[in-house]
Amino acid sequence: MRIESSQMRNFINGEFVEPINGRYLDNLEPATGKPYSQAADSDAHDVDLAVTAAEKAFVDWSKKPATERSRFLLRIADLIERDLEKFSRAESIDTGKPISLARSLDIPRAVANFRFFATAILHTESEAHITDNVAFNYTLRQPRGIAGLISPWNLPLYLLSWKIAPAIATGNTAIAKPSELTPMTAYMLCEIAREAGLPNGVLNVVHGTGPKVGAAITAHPKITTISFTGGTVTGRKVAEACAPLFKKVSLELGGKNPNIIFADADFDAAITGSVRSSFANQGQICLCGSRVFVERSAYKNFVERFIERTAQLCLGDPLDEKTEQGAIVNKPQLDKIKFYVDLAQKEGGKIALGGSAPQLPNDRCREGYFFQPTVITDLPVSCRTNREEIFGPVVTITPFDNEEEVIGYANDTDYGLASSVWTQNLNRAHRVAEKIHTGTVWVNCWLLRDLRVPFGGMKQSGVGREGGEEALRFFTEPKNVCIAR
Ligand code: TXE
Repeated sequence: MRIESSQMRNFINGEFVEPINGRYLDNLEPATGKPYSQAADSDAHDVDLAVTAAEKAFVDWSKKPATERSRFLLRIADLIERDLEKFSRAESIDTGKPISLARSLDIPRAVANFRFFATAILHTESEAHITDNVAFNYTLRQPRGIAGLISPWNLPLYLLSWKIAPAIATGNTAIAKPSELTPMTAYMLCEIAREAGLPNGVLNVVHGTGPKVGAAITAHPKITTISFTGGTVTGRKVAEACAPLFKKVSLELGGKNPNIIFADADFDAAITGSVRSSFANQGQICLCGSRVFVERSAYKNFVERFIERTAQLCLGDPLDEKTEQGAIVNKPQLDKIKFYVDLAQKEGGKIALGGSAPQLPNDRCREGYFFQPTVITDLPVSCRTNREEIFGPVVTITPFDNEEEVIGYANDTDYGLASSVWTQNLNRAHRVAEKIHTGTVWVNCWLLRDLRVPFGGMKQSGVGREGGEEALRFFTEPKNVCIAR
């Protein structure tokens, strides 16, 4: 399939079908600011079609042995891996991320997600409880029915596969809605699902906007489980829509993650890790460490070396192999970044590096959405720039004097998704990890993922945990069977 100028139709009941209203949305390429393809601009009627297909498919799919479901997911993983280059190029064009990042992170992780859940369902444990000599209890974990899976634009295939794989592995059928900003790899995944022979209606993808298609999914009474990843504002709307219908909901939302460097850290590792956690995917990862705190005795040295290393990042055309900083996903996001850089200066911050939207020399990207990796110092800890999610290549660096002070800084936010701590003092690592209010604490690392561990945020970073056993349990209904002796 040629991705340029393609018209992405919905994938319902194993077929690519036009949206009922016949309407399409332009799909822009962030690096050029110009449309390069179109996606269906669907609405609730298309969601109804998908529900009919998913409901019909559930009857057989939920009865299939886990070993059979596992084989379909393994086949999907193999086919994505076979087409790694095609998927990487598409993901780079669609999101603006460097093709090297799509090839090393996004697509391999999508393959890993399908493989992980394909095998995890073969080894699930169940519980039995003997009630004295009165009764024998065992727990059945059964698929819940149709799962509604709504994903964002920053890691499109990675985050969508992280929902589709456990949902269908556990015997549910799925209706997925990728972000209207980056629909391409979800569309390509449907071609893979069909080639893998996934039975019709097990996976359905309905393209379109949040207010029309996303809201129709969260409002549909037959879609009983919702897994959402996106912004906190939208997450609140999803929760409000699901509450009256008593749906089971998992929300993976925004973050404003602290990255703490103690003076005893391995400095080379801390600098390398902090540049990566600050600017990977142009800072458009909910796990990015956008608030850097450095112990005062090491602060000056860290700032100098961090700026020196950041200034070397190659900003350019996402399709250029040398590029390390690609484009911002769209103009509204670029304007949001500019707004916060201006706000930071009004709040007393100093732009130590970057701070503006460069115009790229090459003609192809002249109208694209780019922003320099930006470092801001001298801000008050609890100013808006340090509390609100910017979701771009912008970090603040602040000194601290002791453990208690920096833990207070780290927790002074409405978010609680992830954090990093750089120290070679193991006791301190355990102490600090225990006191930081985030769902994940990385020590001397960042974005090191073991799919078996729970993943998710506290406070306004979300509700529920995905990953590993948690994900399999999220998509199943536990039933207690109690047999009197
Ligand atoms: O997210 P949205 P966006 C943050 C980041 C970003 C902000 C907005 O700060 O600036 O969220 O980004 C669908 N009912 N994150 O606009 O709006 C929408 O179509 C149901 C953090 O991408 O949350 C898309 O498919 N669905 C996040 C998905 O929700 C609705 C990653 C996400 O869109 C809907 C991305 C509705 N009413 C952004 N409205 C993370 N945690 O990684 C929209 N959608």
